[in-house]
Amino acid sequence: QQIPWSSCGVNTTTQICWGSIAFMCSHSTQPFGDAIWILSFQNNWQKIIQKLMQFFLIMSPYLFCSSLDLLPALSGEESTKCFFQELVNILLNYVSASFRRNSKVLDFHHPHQLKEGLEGFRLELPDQPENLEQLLVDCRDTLKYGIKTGHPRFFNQLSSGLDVIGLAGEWLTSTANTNMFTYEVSPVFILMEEVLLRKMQEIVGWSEEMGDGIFCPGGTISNLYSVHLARYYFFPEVKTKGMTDLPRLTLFTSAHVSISSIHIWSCIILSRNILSHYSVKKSAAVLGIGSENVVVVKCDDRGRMIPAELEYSIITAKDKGCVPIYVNATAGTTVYGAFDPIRVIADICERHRLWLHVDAAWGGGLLMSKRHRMKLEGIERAWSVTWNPHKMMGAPLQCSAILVKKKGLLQECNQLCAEYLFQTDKHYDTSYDTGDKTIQCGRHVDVFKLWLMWKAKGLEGFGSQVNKCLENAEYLFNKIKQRPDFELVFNSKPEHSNVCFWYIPPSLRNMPMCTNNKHHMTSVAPKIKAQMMENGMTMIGYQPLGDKVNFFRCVISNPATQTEDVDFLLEEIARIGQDIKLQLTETN
Ligand code: ABU
Repeated sequence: QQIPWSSCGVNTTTQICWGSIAFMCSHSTQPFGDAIWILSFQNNWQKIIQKLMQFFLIMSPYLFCSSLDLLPALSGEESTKCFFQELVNILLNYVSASFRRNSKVLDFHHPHQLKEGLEGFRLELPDQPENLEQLLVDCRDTLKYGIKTGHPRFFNQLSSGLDVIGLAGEWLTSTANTNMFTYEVSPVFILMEEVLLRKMQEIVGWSEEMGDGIFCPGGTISNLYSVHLARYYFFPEVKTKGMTDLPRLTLFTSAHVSISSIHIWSCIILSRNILSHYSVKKSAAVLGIGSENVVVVKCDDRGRMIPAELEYSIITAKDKGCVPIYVNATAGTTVYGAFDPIRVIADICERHRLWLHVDAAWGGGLLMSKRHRMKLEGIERAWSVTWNPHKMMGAPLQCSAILVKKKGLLQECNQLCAEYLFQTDKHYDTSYDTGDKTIQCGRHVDVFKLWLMWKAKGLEGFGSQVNKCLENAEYLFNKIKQRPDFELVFNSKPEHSNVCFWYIPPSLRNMPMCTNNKHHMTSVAPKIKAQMMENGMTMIGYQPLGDKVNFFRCVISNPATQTEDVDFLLEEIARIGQDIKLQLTETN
C-alpha cells in the first residue's frame, strides 16, 4: 500500500516505530487483533516483522497527520483516500456488529461518565488541532458509546433498522452537501422529490390533478404544516394580519387512550396522562391557536377515535361559539398502534366542512402492503397526510413527508419571494424552486436515500418488509398470550406492530391490587429496563398511558428482527424480572 509519507510529515524510522507502538498501546481499531496474531506466530520472526511493518505502514501516519494534510491540501488526495478507507473500516465494523446477535445493542454510560471522558474519548473541544488518529478514534468511540438502532434486538423506537442502501444514500447525500431550496443547487434531488411525492400521493389514492407536498424534518413538523395549511385555507388573511381578526379556532384529535375501560392494573394516575397526540397540541401552541383549543376526542378500548364522540365534540364546540377547522385522524398511534376509522371521520368532516388530516407518520408504511393497507381505508379523502418513511419503511433518519391534496396551497401559504433565492427571471422553470413552499429556508436533502431504497426494493420489497414486521409482532402477541408471567394490555391482535404488555413478577401474580401492589407494579418496567440497559443486549420502551400503569411497548420496524429476537426479548425481561421480584418481596 502506498502511503503519502511526505504529506504526513513522517520522515524517520524512529518516529514511525514510536508512533506505531504508542498507537498499538492506545486505541486503534486493530491492535488487539494484531497482538493475538503476533503471539500465535511466536516462532516465525519473519512473519512477525512483516506483519509489524504492514501495521506501521498502514496505521501510523494518522498519528502525525492532521486535517490540514487532507484535501484541499496540495497532494492531499492520497492521504484523504487513506483516511476515508480507515473510516469506512470503522463504519463497516459497526454495520456488521449491528447485525450480530451476540454484539451489544448498547454500551450504556451515564451522562457524567461520558462527560468525564472514557479511554481517550473526550467531548471537550481543543484549541489546537488533533491528529487524524484521534479523530478516527473519536469516530469509532462515538459509535461505540451510542445505540445500535439497527440491531435486530432494538425494539425501543418506531424508527429502527439499518438499511444498507439507505445508508449508502445518506453518505452520498452528505457528500453532495447541498440545499433543497432551489433547482439551481439541487437539480437532481428536486426532481427526485417530485417523483417520490407523486408516487406517495398515488399510493394514498390521489389522482394526477391532486397533490402537492414537501419533505420536512419529522412527523411533528409535518403535522404542524397541516394545521398551518388548514388555518390558511379557511382564513387566508392570517398570513398578513395574524390571529387578531380570527375567531376562536378549534382542532380535534384522538385522546389516544380509553378513559372508560378499567383494567386490573388501573391506577392512581387517571388524570395525568390523557394524551392527545402531542404534535397537534404543539402545532396549536406554535401557531397561536392555543393548545387549549385542541379538543381530545374519546377513543375506544384500543385507542381508536369514536366517530360519534367526534361529531358530538364538533357540535359542542360550535355551540360554544368556537370555529372548528381541522380534524386529525391518526393512522397508527404511537403507543397502541391504533388506526382511527378514517372513512367515517371523513364523512363527518365533509358534513361540517373541516380539514381532514391523516397522521400516518407511523401507519403510512402499511400502505405499501397489499395485506395491511385496508387499515387506512378512506385515507384518499384526507386533505393532507403525514407519512414518515423513516419509521415503518426503514429509511435512515430523517425522512418525513407532508402530502397536501390541493395543488398550490403550500406555495400560497408560505411564499414570501426572497429575491436573493427565488428570482423570477431565472433561465429555467422556477416552479422547481420549491423552497418557498416551506416554512424553513435551508432544507436537508432527505429524498435521495428513499429514492435509492425504492429503486432497490420496489413497492413489493417494501410491502414484504412491512408484512414481516407485522408477522413478528403477531408472533410476540401469541407468545405473550401463552405465558403466565406476562399480560397483554389488549387481548385482541395488534393492528400495527405495536405490542403492549406487562411483565408480572411472581410476587404480584394473582395478588389483590391494593395501592401498595399497584405502586410496585408501576416500578416493574422501569426497573427491568434499567437493568436491561446496563446489560446492553436488547432495548424496549415503556410508558404509562391513561389508566394503565407503566407497561412495555414493543415496536418492530426492523426487517432484520427474527422470531428468535422476539423470544430473546421475552426471556431477558423474565430473567431480569426474577430479581425485581426479590426486591419487591424485600420491600413488601
Ligand atoms: N412520534 C415520535 C416517535 C416516538 C417513538 O419512536 O416512540
